[in-house]
Amino acid sequence: MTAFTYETTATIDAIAERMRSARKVLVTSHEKPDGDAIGSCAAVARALRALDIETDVWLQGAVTPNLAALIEDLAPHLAPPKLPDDDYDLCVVVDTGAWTQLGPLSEYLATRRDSIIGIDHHRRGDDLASMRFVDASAASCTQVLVPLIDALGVPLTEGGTAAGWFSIAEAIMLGLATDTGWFRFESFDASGFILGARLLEAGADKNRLIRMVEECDRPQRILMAGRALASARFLHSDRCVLMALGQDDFKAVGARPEELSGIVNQPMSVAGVEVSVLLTQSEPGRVKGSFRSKPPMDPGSPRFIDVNQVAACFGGGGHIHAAGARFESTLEEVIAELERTLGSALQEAGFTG
Ligand SMILES: [Mn+2]
Repeated sequence: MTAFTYETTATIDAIAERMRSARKVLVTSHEKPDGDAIGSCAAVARALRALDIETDVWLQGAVTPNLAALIEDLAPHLAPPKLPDDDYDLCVVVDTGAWTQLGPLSEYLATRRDSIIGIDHHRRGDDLASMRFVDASAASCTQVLVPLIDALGVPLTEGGTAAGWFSIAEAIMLGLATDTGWFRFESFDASGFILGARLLEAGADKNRLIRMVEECDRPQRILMAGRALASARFLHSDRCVLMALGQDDFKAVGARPEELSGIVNQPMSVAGVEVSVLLTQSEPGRVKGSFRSKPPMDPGSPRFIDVNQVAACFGGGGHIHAAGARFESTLEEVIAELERTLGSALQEAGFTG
């Protein structure tokens, strides 16, 4: 038996053709959808609806209110409490290909492999779709969707509300922006800049997007950021930062776990820091870890930490410079274990002394 490899199995044209012939389509993404998941769902749904193909968006897990507001007009279904009925003849799964990320919908999707299209930019995933297009070099899943939407013949200016807001171009930009730290990460290369220019020319309102996505936190978020930063421990010659938020912090501030995204990036502003980790424990016995690392100073140098590999040590994963994992132990145990794992990862990458 050969090991499964998570890679493309169908061309963009074949996927576009399959989509065109669909009667009623379900579009979904990973649990607790982020900007790329929401942007990808919105882009696919708007493109298919533009072709008069009945399309529903299904989201699962907590959706932050700012992202939910962007796609209010698409009237997404939430699973749970609802679960889809049987009348979808095509399911499109975007920005993930992993069963573990598909939450309550995994049971529904598990019996429908032949009618699932997967579109993704992650390195790892499962064999859940019969037609799959994976481009791990793409900065966002929305970037992977652009040639598909072009193949469908739908203009990027399509969609949006009566106010002319949140078109396909803006949905694509949402994913591209949020998955690249607003056009900063290594993954945002020349093709990203070219796409960004195309999106602006298609009328994407970047300033409005920033205000809607980045500037609408609740005060609780910045209070949690303060606690996270106060907890920061600099390890391994200050190359590694470990931050932890416990149940006490959640209780004291009244913050929700889903409003902490991005806090893990803040220690990256410190010179010499190669990897940053934020551990959060919002319920007993369950710790969530977010990992970030910097690309090497010199292109091609092996001196960087692959946090996808670090997270994989604990059954998690993601990207080279951004990943996550879950731990079923106490915060203290996770901290001790990570300290060792990160120490050996730094050593293996050639950071010594
Ligand atoms: Mn993504």
